[in-house]
Order: sequence, then structure tokens, then C-alpha cells
Amino acid sequence: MTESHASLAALRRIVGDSHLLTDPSLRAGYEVDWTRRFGGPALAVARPADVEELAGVVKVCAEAGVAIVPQGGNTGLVGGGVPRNGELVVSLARLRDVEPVDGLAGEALAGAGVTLAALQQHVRAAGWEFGVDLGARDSATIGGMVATNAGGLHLLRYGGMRAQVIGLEAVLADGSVVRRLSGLAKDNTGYDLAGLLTGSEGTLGIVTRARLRLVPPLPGRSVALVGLPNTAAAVSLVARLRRAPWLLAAELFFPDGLELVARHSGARPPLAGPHGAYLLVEAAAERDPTDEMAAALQEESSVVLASDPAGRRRLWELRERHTEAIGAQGIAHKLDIGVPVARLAEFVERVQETVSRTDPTARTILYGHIADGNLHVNVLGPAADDERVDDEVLELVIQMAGTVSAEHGVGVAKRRWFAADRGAADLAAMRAVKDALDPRGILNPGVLFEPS
Ligand code: FAD
Ligand code: 2HG
Ligand code: ZN
Repeated sequence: MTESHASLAALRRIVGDSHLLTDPSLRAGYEVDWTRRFGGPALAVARPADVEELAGVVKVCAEAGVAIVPQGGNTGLVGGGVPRNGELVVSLARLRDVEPVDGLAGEALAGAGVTLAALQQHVRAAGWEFGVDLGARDSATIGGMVATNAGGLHLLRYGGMRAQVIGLEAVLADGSVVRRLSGLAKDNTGYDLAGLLTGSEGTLGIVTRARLRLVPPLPGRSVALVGLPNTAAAVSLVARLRRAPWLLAAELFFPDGLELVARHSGARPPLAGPHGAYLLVEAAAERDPTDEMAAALQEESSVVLASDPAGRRRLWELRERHTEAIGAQGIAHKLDIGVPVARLAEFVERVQETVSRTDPTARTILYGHIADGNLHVNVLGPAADDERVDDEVLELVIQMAGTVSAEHGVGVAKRRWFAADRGAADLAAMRAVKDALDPRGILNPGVLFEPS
């Protein structure tokens, strides 16, 4: 019996026959990511039922030197949650327990495999809200969102995933379990392991449960779409709206993206054009904030407002369906960049020129979270493995004091630019942490760092 056959037999004993998938047709959905740009063959897919089974799986892998790729909802966009070269995929999808909401502390305890939509439903039923929201809510899991430190649509109000994590349970590379889940809002004992694991993209440990901060619900909602001449006008408007107590979201998109979404979904764009840029704004308060938002936007010449749920949803779909509408055109190069807000308008101009210069046939669709300086540069045209446009755009981002990954993570997609972005000293410190916690390099090799 070969070593990997012996490992598979041991893994089968731990998770049971029906939760160790070796058949290629059963593995297939776990072997390619959402972008269709990344993926490869897995040794097998293991689906442990709980933290004890997962710890057993990791111990077997540690002893045999089998590499592991943790996977949640597989909505990641940087190739970090799919195998590359015969690793074991460990799916956390079965860790779906949620405990009753702790109303005294305003906290929820959820398993790594709970989807964001399921968590939202659970906490809303108890009179609370969760501070992070994103378009992939029906599939993205709490474990994946912790691992990627997901940002999303409400970051300007509540912060990203790291700001919501109060405590974590996780399995480390030797199969040991770290656990700090009793919900201490203040806890200054030693290193912040939960903070370190958040955003570590499955390279330091496998998250099994998270204790999460909740926020009070804001039932009064209103959404506006504003047509503006250009990005600079959108940035100035957001600067003004940022001071409003009701601002929940501010999202930017452009006419080419809007047209693509309208064609893809059959929706009719609600504002008569032409406009150089579109700003979608959501207001949230205890009582209906429509009048306040309308007053704040009264000097804008092209605005549509919706406060009923169906109208609000229709406006949001024009923004949220960008990813899917672009995906229907082909395999996009997705560059999730951030630049200082003061340089956003300059970046929008320069990135178009940069892409056209590098590949005149490429199409660039831009959209994103304007208040965070985070734009999703989606480039259609270049072959999946042709990285000339990626190189030029990310070089521009670094020159402009930005980041090559604002919210999706580095994964395998941005690995080549990680050192240029963070610098040698940061990289060496991170490498030292990785080597200390995962000396054999079995957790998600190839993500963040070159595989050793
Ligand atoms: P996966 O894709 O399964 O994995 C992502 C990474 O986390 C991988 O490196 C994987 O190894 C690791 N991982 C997964 N689970 C665990 C675990 N339990 N323990 C340790 N490591 C783990 N992202 C944003 O930040 N903001 C957005 O607004 C946003 N919108 C999106 C909209 C759409 C339509 C889509 C398709 C994606 C969007 N994303 C967004 C990206 C994606 O949804 C997030 O990165 C999300 O956090 C991934 O969660 P997941 O469960 O799907 O993780
Ligand atoms: C969003 O904000 C997501 O819609 C996805 O982060 C971005 O597909 C993308 O490039
Ligand atoms: Zn985003």
C-alpha cells in the first residue's frame, strides 16, 4: 500500500466512507474556483463533521506530509480555496451549528460552515443584525469570511470581518485545537490569535467556530442611485455623505458595467443618461431616513430613490450583479485593488490607459466600494494565464501607494506581487510566523508564499 493510500484509509476511518470523496465526478465541484481561472486535481475531499474529526484529519496529514486546502463556500476569487497539485481538500461545509444568540452580550457563535445568509437569518430572528454583508451571502461561509477577512458592502459603517471576530476555535497544523470562545469583549492576555488567524487564508490554521459581534438592526432603509459626471464628483459627494449618521453603503460603478448588467438581467437602467459614473448610496436608521437622504442629495440633478423593499433590491441588483454579468462574458482577470481615496479618480483614469496600452483589445470594467478606496478592476480579453495586464495594473497600484488586495486576499492569484506590496521586512516576519505554526508547510501551500 502506498503512503497516500494508507493516509486515505486512515482518513476514511475518521470521516466515514461517504464523507471522503475520491471519485473524480464527486470531487469536480471542489476542484475549480468561482472565477474558473484557478484549480487542479485533489487527492480527495474530506468532509469532517466536527472539530474532533477535523483534528484527526489534520494529524493524519501532518504525519504523512499530506498538504491540505481548506474550503468553505468556494466563492473566493483568488484561487486560495481550491487544490493545485493533488492536495487534500478539507471542506468545512458540515460544521453548520449555530448557538442561540447571546442577547446579553450581543454576540453569536457559529460553525465555520454556516453561510452568511443563514447567520443573517438566525440573528435577525433574535432581533440583531450582522455587520458584514456581501453579494455571495448565500454560499460564502463564516470560516471562509474569517479566513479572508472579508470586507463587503457595510465596511464603512461596521468595519470588516476582523472587527466582528471576538473569539475563534481553530485546528492548527499539528492537529492541536486553539479555542477562545467565551465571548470576552476585553481580553488582553498575550498574542491575539483570533486576529492573527483572521485573514490568514487557511495558511496558519483551520477555523472551526467563530464568536461574532452583532449590531442593532436599523429597519428604516432607503437607497439612492445618483448619476454623476465622473469619479471625482462621486468621491466629493461621498466625502460629504460620510458625515451623515445614516450612511450604510456607498458603491461606485460606470456606464459600461451598468449596460452589461442591464443586458444580462433584462433590467432597465433607471436614470436617463449619459453619466460618467454612478453612485449607489444606502441609508439606514431606526426610522425611515428617506427625507434626510433626499435633502442631502437635493443638489444632484440625476437621482432615483427607493424606500420600498422591491425598489431598493432593484437598485442594489444593478451593483451586485456586476460579478455575475462579467462572468457570463468570459473568464475575467480580477484585480481587487485599493488606493487612497484621494487618488481614486486619478487611478480610474490611469488604469484605463494602462490596460489599453498593454492590450488594446481588452475590456476593463470597474466597480467597487468607493468609501474604502477599493475598486474591482475586471479585465476581459487576455487569456487566463496571460498576466501582462495584471502586472501593469498592479505595478500602477503599488506606485500609487495602494494595495494589490483590498478585500479578497492574496491567494495564489496575487502571490507574485505580495512582496512588492508589503516589502521584505513584512514578508520575512510573516514567513517566520508561518514557519513557526506550520513547520512542514502542509496548510494551503502556494497561498501567500511560494510553496517550499
Ligand atoms: P472559500 O472560497 O471556500 O475560501 C476562501 C479562502 O479561505 C481560501 O484560502 C480557503 O482555503 C480559506 N478557508 C475557507 N474556509 C476556511 C476555514 N474554515 N478555515 C481556514 N481557512 C478557510 N469578498 C469580499 O471581501 N467582499 C465582497 O463584497 C465580496 N463579494 C463577492 C460577491 C460575489 C458574487 C462573489 C462570488 C464573491 C465575493 N467575495 C467578496 C469573495 C468571497 O465571497 C469572500 O472571499 C468570502 O469570504 C469567501 O468565503 P468562502 O466560504 O466562499 O471561502
Ligand atoms: C463585489 O464587491 C465583490 O461585488 C466581487 O467583491 C468583485 O467580482 C469582483 O471582482
Ligand atoms: Zn467587493
